[in-house]
Amino acid sequence: MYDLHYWPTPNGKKVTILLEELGVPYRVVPLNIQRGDQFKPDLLRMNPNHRMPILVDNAPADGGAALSIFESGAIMMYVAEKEGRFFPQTPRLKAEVTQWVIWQMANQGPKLGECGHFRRLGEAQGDQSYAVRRFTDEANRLYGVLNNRLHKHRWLAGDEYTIADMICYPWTINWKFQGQDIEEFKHFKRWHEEMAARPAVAKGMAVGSDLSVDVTKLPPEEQARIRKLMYNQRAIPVAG
Ligand SMILES: N[C@@H](CCC(=O)N[C@@H](CS)C(=O)NCC(=O)O)C(=O)O
Repeated sequence: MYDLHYWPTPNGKKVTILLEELGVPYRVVPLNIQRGDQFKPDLLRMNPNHRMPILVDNAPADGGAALSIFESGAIMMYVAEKEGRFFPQTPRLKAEVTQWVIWQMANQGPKLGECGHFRRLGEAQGDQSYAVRRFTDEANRLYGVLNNRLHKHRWLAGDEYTIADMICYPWTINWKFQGQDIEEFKHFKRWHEEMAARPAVAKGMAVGSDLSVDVTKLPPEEQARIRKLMYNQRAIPVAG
């Protein structure tokens, strides 16, 4: 049984898609990032980067103590390799999948994250036009990378549906808010539709929808508290 410390955001949904595709039992443990759960000592011990998702495997293959793992890409590779599906282990195919998983973690996730951040921030926080242009252009470049890859290949790693597809999908459902026009990327659009039609993808994307809160509907003081918690983080000194 896996425990998934989770909040319904794109990085969390990558993992729920995989767990749903595998059909393995798992327990969702809500980790409310707007309340600051990520800074609780128990969770910091599991993820020193104070972020979610975190996965705990209560029955690791070596029969030892429960194993906890952070970073969604590492989680996906660990689970898929352990379960023996969606992450082929022959060297060529493994390299194909790994490069797209790392591409997502190093490029698509961070840049689309900043794109959403600056587009959401609004003029009340000062002139954001440079940052909005910079990250909207980056988003456009990254959708182009996916589109070009999917021009020649049905799936990101080639002929086979893998964790590379699952990890990239959740960040793309907000293409409109990211300032993009899906019609510009017809191969990406074909893939996106195919992904959306998979029952396990729909199920994984819906996990925790009862947890999410529309921050814009909260009282202004509550919105300011969440903004400070999420947007003004600095180093946490260790004791001693
Ligand atoms: N590279 C990390 C990113 C994780 C991440 O940024 N998670 C966000 C939610 S999508 C989070 O926990 N944010 C809490 C915070 O910003 O304090 C991963 O893929 O696991």
